[in-house]
Amino acid sequence: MTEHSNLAQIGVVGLAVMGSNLARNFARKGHTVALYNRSFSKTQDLMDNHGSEGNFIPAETIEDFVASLEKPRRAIIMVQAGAATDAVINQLADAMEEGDIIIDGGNALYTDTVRREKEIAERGLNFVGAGISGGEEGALNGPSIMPGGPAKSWEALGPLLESIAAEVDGTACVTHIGPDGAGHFVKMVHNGIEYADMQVIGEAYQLLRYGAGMNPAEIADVFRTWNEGDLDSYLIEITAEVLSQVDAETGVPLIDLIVDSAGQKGTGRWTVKAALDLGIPVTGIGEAVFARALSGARAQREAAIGNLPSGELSSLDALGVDRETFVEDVRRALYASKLVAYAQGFDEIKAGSDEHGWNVDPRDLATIWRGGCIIRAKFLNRIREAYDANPELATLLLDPYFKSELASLIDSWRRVVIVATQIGQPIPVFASSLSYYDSLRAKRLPAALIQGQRDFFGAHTYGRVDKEGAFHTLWSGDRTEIQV
Ligand code: NBP
Repeated sequence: MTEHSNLAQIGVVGLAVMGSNLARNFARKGHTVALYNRSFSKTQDLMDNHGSEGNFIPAETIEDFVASLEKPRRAIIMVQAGAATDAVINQLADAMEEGDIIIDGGNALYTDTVRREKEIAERGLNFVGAGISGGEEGALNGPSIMPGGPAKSWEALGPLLESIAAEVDGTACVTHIGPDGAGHFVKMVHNGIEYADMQVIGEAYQLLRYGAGMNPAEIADVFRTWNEGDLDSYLIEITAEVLSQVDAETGVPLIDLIVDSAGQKGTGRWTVKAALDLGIPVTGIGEAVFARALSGARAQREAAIGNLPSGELSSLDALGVDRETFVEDVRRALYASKLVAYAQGFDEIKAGSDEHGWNVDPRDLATIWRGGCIIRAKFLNRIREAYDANPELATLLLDPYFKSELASLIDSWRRVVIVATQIGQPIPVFASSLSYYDSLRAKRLPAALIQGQRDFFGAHTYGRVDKEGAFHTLWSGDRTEIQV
């Protein structure tokens, strides 16, 4: 092993786009950064192109890399999630010593993180699964970071991460989320919320484009205006940019040339799977994941386009809906549906935290998501205030501020769902979020009937509103009721 007099405070393993940008961010903040990548060419590229941005110690072997780190050694892994991450963790663990810290900054599944932390702890090392949001731009200029792992690792890691994280109102967008998989769980739900947020923006676009008949440039202007109000956020801002883009080759708005099948890497799906296991209805995120899947079902769509009866469709004109009023109604429907998706995401985080004993504080998330990450938005200040006022809120929707917002959104929201249905435009998240909302506030749900059916065919029993206990009706007998 090579001995270095000038040791690095932090090391980065995996120098593809995320890792190299993160390494540059650390170096620009004055830290000496050790570098290692499986194929040395990426390390060399980083040194050639950005070596002058700070102090780097490039290594060709993992052993040299580890030797170049000051103790306790801190190494962030930014490689492909899954088997590659396990391989690198093992290589590092073999070369490291007790008390050193391995940080996985990739998009790991939180259950993998829980497993890895246990395995690494058994070897006397510390393992921190840290969700990092903000894409490549965030990694370079300030991401939002969600580290889990042991609290004692945070002491050694916190100041370093704070130095590279995004900052909002003087507060770094990073904090210790909780033990073992808490950081990656929270990052997963963050991504799920991102899916829903993108989908509600997409639904608004769909209605303005194919309902109100506006062109992409006009809609871009609408989004720019919206970005000055309650919806002020990174995703609304970039939506206006995307819609303004004109293809240089054809002169056509780029949006019309992009294939309308959305990709996904899995974090949205993981969020829904985890929610199903926890029994938490994340309908907004679920519909957003399904909407992407449906968009990708090319063969089915091609078979169905123009081939399924639409029924009698109307138009805004025929319905007497004024375009300006409709645009404002759509803004409000978007806002209300987004609020539901966030409320559901926070419910899932609470349920995950309770299940695993993580003690995640929702106020921390609302704080660190205000900058650096893809869902950064002014709106998160309101969420922070809601949980500040009442950390035990049954649902975000019941916070007095959001309740008063919903009072001014609800009529528009209902109108949009009705009009969209009449004009035949799909709005899976707008509509399902409204049903979720109406379900929450309904005095009686048809679950009573479902319990009756379950008791009928499977003797599953039911509770009664007027008595304690479990009951069964002798459906195939004399239909008297027995208490069980
Ligand atoms: P990729 O996910 O494309 O991974 C490429 C890196 O993994 C390269 O450095 C590659 O080394 C290394 N690698 C692989 Br592949 N297999 C390896 C193995 N068996 N042993 C050692 N190294 C191996 O990189 P990325 O897009 O920079 O993302 C890094 C992580 O950050 C991922 O977990 C990703 O999910 C997460 N993330 C990405 C974004 C984003 O916007 N891209 C945002 C947030 C989080 P090589 O050069 O030798 O092939």
